[in-house]
Amino acid sequence: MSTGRIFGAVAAIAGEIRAGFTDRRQAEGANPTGDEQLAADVRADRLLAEELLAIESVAGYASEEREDVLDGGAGEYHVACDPLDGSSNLASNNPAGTIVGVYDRRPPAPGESLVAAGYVLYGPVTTMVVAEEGEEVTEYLIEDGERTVLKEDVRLPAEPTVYGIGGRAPDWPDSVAAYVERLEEKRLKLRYGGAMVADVNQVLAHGGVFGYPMLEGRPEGKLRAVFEALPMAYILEAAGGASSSGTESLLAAAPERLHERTPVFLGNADLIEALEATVEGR
Ligand code: P6P
Repeated sequence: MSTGRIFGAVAAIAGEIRAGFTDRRQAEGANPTGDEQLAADVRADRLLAEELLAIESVAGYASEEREDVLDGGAGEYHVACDPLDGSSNLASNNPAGTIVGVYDRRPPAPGESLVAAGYVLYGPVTTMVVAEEGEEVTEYLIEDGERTVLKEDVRLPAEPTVYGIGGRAPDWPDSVAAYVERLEEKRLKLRYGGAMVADVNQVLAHGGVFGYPMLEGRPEGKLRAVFEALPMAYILEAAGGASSSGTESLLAAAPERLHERTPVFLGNADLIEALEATVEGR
């Protein structure tokens, strides 16, 4: 059974998730990692859980919005979602997304156990980018629950032009501050919008680097390994790019806790190599 059925199901409900934004931008509480949880987060999570657990090959559904994994059938795929990444952007009518990781074992699971990953971007139009084991990366337009191929064999442009590094500059360690200076010297343009999916999609389209780094007093950074960092690293590496926790590929990571956080850097391989050299003081 291929993982295509999983991404077809996500495409089928993407419009319904997006339709729920209009009157669900109010806070409803907090998620397991303490982030503010909007009504739109809760609805997206519920729609994804229902749709994905109905697939025979899906053994379980894990989500940034839920404490524990929801068990499904006796399938081979374990799905982990950030149902509405960047939901805090809804208040200012800025883009958000859905991240989907497909692991071959129950999460928390190592990056090497990913067999597919994809994201939906709720931008001016709704698009989906999918990387499946052994396949090229494909970008789709989503309309009325159907996918239309926009671009096959999506690959990072060779010449990087944009960068976005999250967190507050005064909280960056000196190595990250020095790295940002080098990016500016390379005349990369700052593109940071506060939603990982949208910011990484800019890197995939224009070449460059996205990061949410280790911070003073918060060495693990902000982004969740299982739901955000590892699936997005899988996609960027499949598109000819690279990823790093600051010291090694994020696909070499082996999270021990479901909601564990990790520093994240994703983008052109030469920029990721420069990041690791700067962090290691080389
Ligand atoms: P900050 C959204 O809340 C998110 O999890 C990612 O999508 C995004 O990259 C990051 O946090 C933004 O964090 O601190 O810039 O608001």
